Amino acid sequence: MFTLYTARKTGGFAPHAILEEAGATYTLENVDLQAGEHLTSAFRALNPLAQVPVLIRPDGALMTESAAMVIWLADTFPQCGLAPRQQDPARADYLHWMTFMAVNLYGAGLRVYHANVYPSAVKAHPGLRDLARQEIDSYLSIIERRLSETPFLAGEQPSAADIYLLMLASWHPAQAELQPQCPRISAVCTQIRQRPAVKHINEWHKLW
Ligand SMILES: N[C@@H](CCC(=O)N[C@@H](CS)C(=O)NCC(=O)O)C(=O)O
Repeated sequence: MFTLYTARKTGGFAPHAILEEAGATYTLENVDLQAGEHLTSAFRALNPLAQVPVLIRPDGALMTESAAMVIWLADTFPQCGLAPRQQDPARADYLHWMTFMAVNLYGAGLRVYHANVYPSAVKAHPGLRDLARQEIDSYLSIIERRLSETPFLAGEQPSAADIYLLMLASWHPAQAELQPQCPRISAVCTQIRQRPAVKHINEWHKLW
């Protein structure tokens, strides 16, 4: 049994989706970020960074970092067909785009939505949020260019990287602008939203 500490609309969406795609047995622990449950010493014992998601594996071992969870879960449950295998040339692209999104897109999203975590930086640089929004747009345009070469991030087949992209694109501060600016990303997101497992977990997250 897996336990995923998460909160609605957060980075817990993608590992939750892979657990569901895999048909794994799991429970969710809803961490109330508004009430500051992630700041308690009990939660910090799970993740010293006081962030969700946190995944407890069936052997009791603990993982943080959503991208690592997604990669590990998709490899652990190969039957869900969401991770190119090591021998597949698409594997390198898959890892490239997972890391690109985790480092760049997720990071900039945090600077837009969780800027409260850096109060002194926001005070010193009031334009920090706007800069982060520009960063998001430039990262999305790089992903959009990639999707002019192949239908999905890792190549011909959908992968866990497209689920990760759906999560991050759904956080875009101006959803109405996303479709005209990034039609290929929007098309991938539309397809991924229709996957039964993704639809199912979104009843909880209400990401869209
Ligand atoms: N690099 C981490 C980032 C996790 C993260 O920043 N989570 C946010 C929610 S999306 C959070 O828990 N923020 C707590 C806060 O705002 O104080 C990951 O990918 O798991």
